[in-house]
Amino acid sequence: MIVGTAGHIDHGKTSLVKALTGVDADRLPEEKARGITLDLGYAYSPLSNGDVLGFVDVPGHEKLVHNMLAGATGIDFVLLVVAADDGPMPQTREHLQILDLLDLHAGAVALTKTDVVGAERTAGAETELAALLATSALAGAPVFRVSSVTGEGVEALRGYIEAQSARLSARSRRGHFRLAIDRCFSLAGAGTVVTGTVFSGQTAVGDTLVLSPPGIAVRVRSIHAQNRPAQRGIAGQRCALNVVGESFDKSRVQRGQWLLEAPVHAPSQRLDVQLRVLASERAPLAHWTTVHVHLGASEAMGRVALLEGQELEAGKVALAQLALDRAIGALHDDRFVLRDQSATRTIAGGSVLDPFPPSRGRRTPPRLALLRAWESATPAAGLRAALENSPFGVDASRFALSWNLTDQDMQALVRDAGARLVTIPEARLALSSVAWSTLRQRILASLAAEHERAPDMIGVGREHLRRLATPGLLRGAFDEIIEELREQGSIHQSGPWLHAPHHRVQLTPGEDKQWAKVHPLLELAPFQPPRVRDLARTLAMEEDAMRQLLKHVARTGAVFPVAHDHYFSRRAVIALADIARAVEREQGRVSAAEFRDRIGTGRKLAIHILEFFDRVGFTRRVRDNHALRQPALFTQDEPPAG
Ligand SMILES: Nc1nc2c(ncn2[C@@H]2O[C@H](COP(=O)(O)OP(=O)(O)OP(=O)(O)O)[C@@H](O)[C@H]2O)c(=O)[nH]1
Ligand SMILES: [Mg+2]
Repeated sequence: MIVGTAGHIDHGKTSLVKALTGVDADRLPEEKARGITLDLGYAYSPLSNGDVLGFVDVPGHEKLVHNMLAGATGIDFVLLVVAADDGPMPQTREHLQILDLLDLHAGAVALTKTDVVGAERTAGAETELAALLATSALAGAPVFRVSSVTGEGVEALRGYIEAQSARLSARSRRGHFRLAIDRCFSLAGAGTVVTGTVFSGQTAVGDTLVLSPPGIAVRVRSIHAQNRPAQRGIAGQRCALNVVGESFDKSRVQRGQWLLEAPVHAPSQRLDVQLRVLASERAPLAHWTTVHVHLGASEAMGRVALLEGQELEAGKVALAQLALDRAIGALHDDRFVLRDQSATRTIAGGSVLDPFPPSRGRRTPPRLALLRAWESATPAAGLRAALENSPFGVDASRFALSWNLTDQDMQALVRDAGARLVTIPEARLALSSVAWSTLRQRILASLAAEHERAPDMIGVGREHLRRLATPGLLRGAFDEIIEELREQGSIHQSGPWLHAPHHRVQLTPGEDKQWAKVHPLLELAPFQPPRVRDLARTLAMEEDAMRQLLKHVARTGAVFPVAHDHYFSRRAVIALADIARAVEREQGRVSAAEFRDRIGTGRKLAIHILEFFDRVGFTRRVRDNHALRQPALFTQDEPPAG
């Protein structure tokens, strides 16, 4: 367990930690000279059961609240220190407010310096204190009268803390390793040592971690956990990690950064949050107020964008977005505290709901509903809410990152939610079964509507259908649904066209007769068939009539317009596609020169054919070559159309 002190300057925090542990946490020469704490101090105290209590001693000075915040963020148990001669003072109140905003409610109160005041004053201070505590984060916490000078009451307090340490359940080790860095120093013979509190997960000697930001890889050479050499550091411990890395040195480390497992390295500049303004604020918090943001051990400047309304009254809670002036590491459920622009006052705080908000639509009703659902959700409930809210699927990789879930946890969550996980190049998408069948229906309905609108067209191009039916769906997921519909026979494909199984384009009897004459001419030299003008001349037809005829035949899928006024038979196109497939298989790509050699035509025509293949999505241009994009197009076993 980690105990953190809190309280007004000079009330005896450091003295009490020393009385409890024997360690003077004021380690800086300036602290010793001035008799005040300037930065965080640390002390450890072994327990009889083998565990070690960690103490983080914070400064009480009003100008050093930022340091107090960096220390308070990682603690489990608060030791609020109030001097009996003074009673509660401004930073007693401010620290209590901060503890409340950080959701820290376990603790004890020490009324110090009882040796220098009479019983009456002590009782008076106690009464004042009781009134303050009643509505604070430490409501119900016991108060111990102590003196760090005489030692009076210290043993009772120590006994209570030890008992609580045994009672408080250990923090879950779920998720990836995250350590909030609060200190870094060089150790002769060892190198760089980084210390902080482990927020989640665990690490072991030999692991590779990331300093985040800026994203520098380091290796863990050795570990001290709760001040003792260890093989592992786990959630809830204070750890000192001796780390090395190729592009790493001590100058890169600052308080506020994180040491993380690589999957959770994703600094963000905008955070969607649940925000509560302190009841003690005199005025409402206005939209776009400039604030200091404290999260983990970090501090950044930022602005508060209110997502609901133009201002937030004192004591009220609402959804907001923090727009930071630099990216920091933050994940769902991280607590934060806001102080005013000049850093003289704590004004608000809350918890992160989504560290990766969408760039558009941040105030839409569905978005706000989702954020509200995430305010008190378990990962399972959070995913369910996201699935219900996302007709085009949830980015599963991002959800796992945001909620600090391992790959395994995420897959189990998707499974338990009865959703489908679609892995495509752009992302991993989780789609609820409702979303999946809705998307299928929308695709089929759009296709039917298109057939109705244009009965003389053989079908709809794939990308066109995606835009018509499911414009927000990633292409890879759309392809997967189309594949399923094709396998089930609900959709057929002819060349690049998708169509309903029974949809046919009919030629008129007159066209049929003319086509019967044209077709053999196209097959004479299938890779270089005659153009519209030559066909017209050969059959003594008007050029325009021939053009019209072939346009109609193309809609049945029996010919394809490879170039302007140049139609190839379906058989020829399939044979050409086979050649392209063979070339790619052998050479990994299709070059115009190789393709021309194989089909035995001129270079210009070969290029026309490859450009046609690009256009319909069979291939894709990759610099000077072509690569297969939908290799299943133009295959023999396609259902013939027309
Ligand atoms: N008589 C008496 N003096 C105390 C007691 N506790 C602390 N003091 C004295 O009060 C002064 C301040 O004590 P610290 O422990 O440094 O106070 P602090 O709360 O750590 O102060 P900051 O860290 O600067 O906020 C020192 O001179 C201590 O010797 C106590 O129980 N009795
Ligand atoms: Mg001190």
